[in-house]
Amino acid sequence: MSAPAQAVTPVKQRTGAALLADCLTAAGITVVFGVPGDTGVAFYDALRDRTDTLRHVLARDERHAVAMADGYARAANRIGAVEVSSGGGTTYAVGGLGEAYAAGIPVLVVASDIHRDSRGTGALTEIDQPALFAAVTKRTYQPTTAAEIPAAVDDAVRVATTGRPGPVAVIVGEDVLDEGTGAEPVTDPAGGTLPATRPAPDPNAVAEAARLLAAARRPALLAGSGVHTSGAYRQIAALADHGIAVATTIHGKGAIDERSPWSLGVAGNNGGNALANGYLADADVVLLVGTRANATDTNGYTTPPRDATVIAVDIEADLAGRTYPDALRLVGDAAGTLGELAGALPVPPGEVLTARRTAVEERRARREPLRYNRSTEPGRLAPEDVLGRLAELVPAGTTVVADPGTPTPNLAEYWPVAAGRTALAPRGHGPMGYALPAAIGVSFARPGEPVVALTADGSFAMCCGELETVARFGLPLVTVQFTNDSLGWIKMLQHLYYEGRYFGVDPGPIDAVAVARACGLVAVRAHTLDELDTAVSAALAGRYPVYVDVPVPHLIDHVPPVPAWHQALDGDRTRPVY
Ligand SMILES: Cc1ncc(C[n+]2csc(CCOP(=O)(O)OP(=O)(O)O)c2C)c(N)n1
Ligand SMILES: [Mg+2]
Repeated sequence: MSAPAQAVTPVKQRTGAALLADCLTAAGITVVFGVPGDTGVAFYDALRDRTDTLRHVLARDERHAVAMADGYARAANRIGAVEVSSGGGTTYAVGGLGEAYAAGIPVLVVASDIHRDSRGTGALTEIDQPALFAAVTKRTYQPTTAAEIPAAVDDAVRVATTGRPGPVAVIVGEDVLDEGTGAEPVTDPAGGTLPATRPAPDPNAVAEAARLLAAARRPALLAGSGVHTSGAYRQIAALADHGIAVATTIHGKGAIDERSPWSLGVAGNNGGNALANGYLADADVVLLVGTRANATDTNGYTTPPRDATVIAVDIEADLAGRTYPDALRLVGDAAGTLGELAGALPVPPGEVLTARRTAVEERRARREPLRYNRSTEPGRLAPEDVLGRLAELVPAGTTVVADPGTPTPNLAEYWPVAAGRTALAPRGHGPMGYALPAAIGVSFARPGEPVVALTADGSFAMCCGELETVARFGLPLVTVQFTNDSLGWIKMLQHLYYEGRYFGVDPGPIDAVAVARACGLVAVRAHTLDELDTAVSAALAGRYPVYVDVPVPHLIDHVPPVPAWHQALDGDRTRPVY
């Protein structure tokens, strides 16, 4: 006689792929950028059923899918998500992740991988993904069963958003995506927001920093992107009210309202201005906040000089003061640390404040227009004039994303911003072709708002496939391309430091207007500011994307605000070390 059949309560099963998608939702992720591949088909099947909660944005290249997630993260101040598949997808994604890693941007990469039975067989798309991602992520995860997916995603999101943010990768094999499981996601809707934690600094270090600042004659502050991550705008403004003039790096642009009398603008050697650089060079006590303070940010450690008294605030102990070894280190969240510092610092007497303020104003008044700007060729517009006109056209507070080359120093110098993260430039690695896809990401973070992308002819060639993405989603992007018919930045270096021995910097032309039109966009070439105005105004009014190609003078003829280049033209031909 056989035993009576027992009633079995069926366990609710879902596939690893469905669980993975639900884990993203449980982590508060609502958009995932990506490109499909063979190993990720199960994940796409799960996404297809979840479009109400998890929006998929199909990119045309994994590098750009990552740049979209990166731009989204910078604009939303929360983790951006991207999915790619094994082989070409993962290797292309690395190109986007380098920037996010170097710039400290939280990006969650979901990478599908080959079936475990195929490992080591030379299977199509096989690559050692943890090794591949090692240099461009804070950590990688490889759940070996579907039940391990929730903990992996939960931990990955926490690691990406804790301390200095950065990318993380969750690698899931096809077999794990297909496996049934009763495991549940870990729900943490606030999990992906920045900063995940706000560590407090050592009170003794705060007291010592307050003592140094109180004794300073000419104190200054250099703010980096950590201020944006922390949202420390109020605390920066409070320190400025104590008579501390505030400069920013390009990543930190918007740490202070640039119309403030205490704002010095952007410092450094890529769009850095003479006021900010000069003030930092002469300051006796300098507070570095959430910045790498690398050689580009500090003009080779001269702004501030290494012998100034430096106080370095960073959320990571090993980053605080890394490039200023004698710095007093304050390890903690920027908002909390600066708040405590402002509380511990007496406001200087009125006459001291006035004198310091006057000193900033006088230096500002003495600011001269850049030399070596002799744009005369008709039909070519000066980039600063283009930005000036654009600022009149787009609503105040519009986010602008700049590519390397002509766009970056011009954005730094000629696009004044209020407090907030509205001027984005990829200064981690400075990858060409970043601006357009990142602006797409910004557009998903700030839906309905116009977004400006500033690109250049070389960058255009690296990202133009994404023009179709812009058209497909009808995003209100104003893209302006500065065309000088060369890889101008590098040509300029050859001009200044290699006696004009140009090599490999003059590719043939591409008609960007024709390409943009072929991708479904309204596109024009503007030889005058009025032509630019007409095209942009119509697009803004009609809320449709527009592509404007603007011929500009060569960097050699119209030298952008790059301090070392002006020094070189003044006779100092030593190439700075970065
Ligand atoms: C992916 C990538 N490759 C190479 C470089 C090095 N690089 C920096 S600027 C530049 C030239 C960019 O040309 P273009 O986009 O036309 O801008 P321009 O300098 O002419 O304004 C190059 C090649 C880079 N930043 N990114
Ligand atoms: Mg160019």
